[in-house]
Amino acid sequence: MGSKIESVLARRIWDSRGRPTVEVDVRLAGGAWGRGVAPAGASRGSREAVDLRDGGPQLGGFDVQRAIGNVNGAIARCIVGMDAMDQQAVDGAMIALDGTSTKSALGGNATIATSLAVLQAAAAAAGLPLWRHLSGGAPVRMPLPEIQIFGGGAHAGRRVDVQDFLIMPIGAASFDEAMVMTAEVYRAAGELMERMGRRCGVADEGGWWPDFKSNEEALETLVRAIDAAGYRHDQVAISLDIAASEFGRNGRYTLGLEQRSYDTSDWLELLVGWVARYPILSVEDPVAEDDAQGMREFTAAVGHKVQVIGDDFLVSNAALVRDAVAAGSCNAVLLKPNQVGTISETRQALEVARAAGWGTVVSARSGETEDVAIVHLAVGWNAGQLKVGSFARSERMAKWNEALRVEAAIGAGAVYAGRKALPVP
Ligand code: 2PG
Ligand code: MG
Repeated sequence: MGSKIESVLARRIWDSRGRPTVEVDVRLAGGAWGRGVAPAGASRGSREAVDLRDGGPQLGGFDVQRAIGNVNGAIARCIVGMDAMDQQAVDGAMIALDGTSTKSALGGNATIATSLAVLQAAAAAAGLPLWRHLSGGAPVRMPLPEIQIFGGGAHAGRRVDVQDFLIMPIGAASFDEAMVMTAEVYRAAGELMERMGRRCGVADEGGWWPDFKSNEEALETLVRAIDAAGYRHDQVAISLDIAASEFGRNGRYTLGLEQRSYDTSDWLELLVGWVARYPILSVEDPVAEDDAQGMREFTAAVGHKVQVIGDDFLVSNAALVRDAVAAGSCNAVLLKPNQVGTISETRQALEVARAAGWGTVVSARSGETEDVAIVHLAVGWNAGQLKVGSFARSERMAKWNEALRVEAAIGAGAVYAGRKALPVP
């Protein structure tokens, strides 16, 4: 059998923050091979798969020798000889070998890099680009991208509290045009910052550094950038990732920048006010991961007109998505494969969300590499939406550029998901 796993080899490479990460090569009996890389988050949900780091004084404690040892040892012994075409069986074997609910024994970084490498090897053995291998011939759409214009929160030394100020080119006719619109808004935002004397480089994901006096000033400036670029708000809309777990807990939200503290209901009133006053069509993690009631209240208030995404709140976990569907906590899920630790589990979370009519957003992490697999997952799974940070720094641009290549490969029949990808009219 040509798709039998013959070898599994992990090594240390370096991510976009200059930190170590795990890369895995999987070779198959028939000669095909695939490579997977683990990304890394900075604003992490507490229920995420464990990102196994060595600790200690060297490299800030971020080294990954233990995770690499787990791949080259226990994981390799477990999956060598298995069929790479049976992703579920391979992932299931790693889940059983780990035996914990958060992959704390093997490390989610060890399992996701291996899982992705197996997937890539299977696609190579089938002689197909990854997106086509994943789609199995079913119709796909080019995703609506969410692109960060200003970075904040944990990605910008908490200069502002809100983490991502993003745009969504809902009115583009193609992914190619969506990138043109993005480039215009990104440039306009940079020029505005320059004119205000506040252009100070970029944050971790390439968005302009948020040198603002208040969180709302970032939002106002984003609207001005969209206007300056010449787009209407039915062409380019705003998406926010509040990442509220970073500054909220036990029903208290404390903004470092404004030095103000809110209870859940005052905090929600502020956010609902923003949604009313600005062209916002999507809000991620509006409240902290421990505030299930706040999520339900926000979704009840604006979920009929705004996409409400659970990220830290759902950590790409199918069981948590199922509970959230039943409770009406949100209407979309962010899918970050390393949050749950395998490709099969990420796919399950997507299927549960899709069956509920939710929006599904495949997402990169703030710590990334040149790996572009995430783009193929978004297209091949027909997720409809893709979030990979800003429009600068090559670990981000590699992914947007890969999407352009996929659109070109699909050719004249390519469909851009656009606004229809959102779970709201
Ligand atoms: C998020 C991600 C990507 P991180 O919160 O959605 O922006 O950030 O990878 O740091 O969790
Ligand atoms: Mg998030």
